Amino acid sequence: MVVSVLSQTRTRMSQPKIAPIETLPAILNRGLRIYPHEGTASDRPLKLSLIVPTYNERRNLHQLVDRLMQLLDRVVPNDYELIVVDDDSPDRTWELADILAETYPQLRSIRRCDERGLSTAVIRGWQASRGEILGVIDADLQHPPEVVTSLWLEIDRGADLAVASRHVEGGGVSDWSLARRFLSRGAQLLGLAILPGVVGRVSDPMSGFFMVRREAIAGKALDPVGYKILIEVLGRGDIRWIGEVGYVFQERNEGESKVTWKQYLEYLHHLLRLRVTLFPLARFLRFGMVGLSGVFVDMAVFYLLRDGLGWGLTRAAILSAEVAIFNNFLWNDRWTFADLSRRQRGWRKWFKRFLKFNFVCLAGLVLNVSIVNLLFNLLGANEYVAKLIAIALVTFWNFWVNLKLSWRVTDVSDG
Ligand SMILES: Nc1nc2c(ncn2[C@@H]2O[C@H](COP(=O)(O)OP(=O)(O)OP(=O)(O)O)[C@@H](O)[C@H]2O)c(=O)[nH]1
Ligand SMILES: [Mg+2]
Repeated sequence: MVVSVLSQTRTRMSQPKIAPIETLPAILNRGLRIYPHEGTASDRPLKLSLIVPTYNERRNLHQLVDRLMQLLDRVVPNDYELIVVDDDSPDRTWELADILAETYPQLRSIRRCDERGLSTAVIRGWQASRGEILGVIDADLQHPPEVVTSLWLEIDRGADLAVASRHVEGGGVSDWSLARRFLSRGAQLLGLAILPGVVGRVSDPMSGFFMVRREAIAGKALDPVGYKILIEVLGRGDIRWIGEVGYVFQERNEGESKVTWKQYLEYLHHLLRLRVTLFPLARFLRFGMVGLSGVFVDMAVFYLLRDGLGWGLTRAAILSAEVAIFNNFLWNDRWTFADLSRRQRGWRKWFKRFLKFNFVCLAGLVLNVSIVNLLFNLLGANEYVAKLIAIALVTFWNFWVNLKLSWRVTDVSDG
C-alpha cells in the first residue's frame, strides 16, 4: 500500500509536541482513520506493526524489506505491517519505499518533510499504525532481521517489552574499536547514574531494536530527544515483563552512520529531562512537610523533658529525636508512601519499615554532620550556609533511600 504523505504540520516552525499513541479500541471507534492517512476498506487491526526509520538508506532498504517480509510471512502471516518512515532523504529513500509498497502489500511508506529525528520518526510510525504490538528496527541491516522472530516469541510468551540486546547470551558487537566500546559502555553508565530505575531495567538500554505492547504505552506522552526511544518507552510506559534476546550488532555495508557528537549531547539532554519529569515531586513535598512537622515535635518533646521533667540534656535530646522519628514515620507510612505501605500489610512488615526508617534517619544524621564539617572546616563556608546545604542534601538523601529501601515495593508478596 502506498501512503506517501507529507507531514500535516507544514505551517509550524518548531517541532510540534507529539500526541500520545492511541489505544487500538480508540482507533477502531474512529473507524480506523489513522494519522496520517484516511482509513481504507482494507484497514483492520493487526498483530504487529514494525517501524523502519530511514534517512539515506536507499541502498539497504530493498534487501531489508525482502528479508523481513519473508520472516514475518512465516511468524505472523497476514497479520502485520511494515512502515518505513523517511525524513525526506536526499537519496530519495521514500521514493523507493513507495515503489516497494506496490510489490509488497504489507509495506507502508511515510515521508515526513517538516519533522526530523529518529525517535520522532518511530513515534509517528506507531501513531500511524494499527498493530497490537509495536516494533522498531534499523534500516541499515545492523540489526539482523532474523532476530525479529525471537522478539516475537518473547512477546508471545507474555512480555510487555522484548528487547534485542548486545549484552546477553548470544549478543555482541562485530568489529568495534576500543574507543567505540568505551563510549557505548560510558553512555550506559551515565544513564545508570542519572536514571538507575529506568536504564537499569535492561542490559542494553541503548538498543534501537525492540517490540512493545501498544497498551503499555498508549496514552503516555512520549517526548524523546534524539536517538534513544527505548529509554523513553521504559521511563514512561507501563512495562512489567521484559524479555531480552541476544543479537550481534552487524557492521554497516551500505550507506553512512548518522551518529555524531550531537547524539551524545541529545542523549544527556534526554536523560536529564526524563529525570526531572519522573521525579516524584508531590511525594517529595509531602515528605518535606512531614519532616517539618518532626522539627516541631522534636522541639516540643525536648522542652517538656528538659523544663517539665528536668531530664539531662543528652537523654532529653535522644528521646525527643526518637519521638520525632516516630512521628515522621507514622505520617510517611500513612500519607507520603501510603500507596506503597498498603501493599505491604502486617505488623512485621510495618515494624521492618520502622526499623529501616530509623536506620536511614541515623545515617542521615551522620551525613549531615559530615557535610557541615566538610563545608565549614575544609571549604571555609559560613556555618549557617553549610548547615542549610547539609539539610537540603540530606532531605533528598533521606527521601530517596527511604523510597527505595524502607518502602520498597519488591518486599511485597503480591500473590
Ligand atoms: N527517519 C529518520 N531516520 C533516521 C534518522 N537518523 C537516523 N535514522 C535511521 O535510524 C537508523 C539508525 O541510524 P544510524 O545512523 O545507523 O545509527 P546507529 O545504527 O545507532 O549507529 P551506527 O552504528 O553508527 O550506524 C537507520 O535506519 C537510519 O537510517 C532521522 O533523522 N530520521
Ligand atoms: Mg546504524
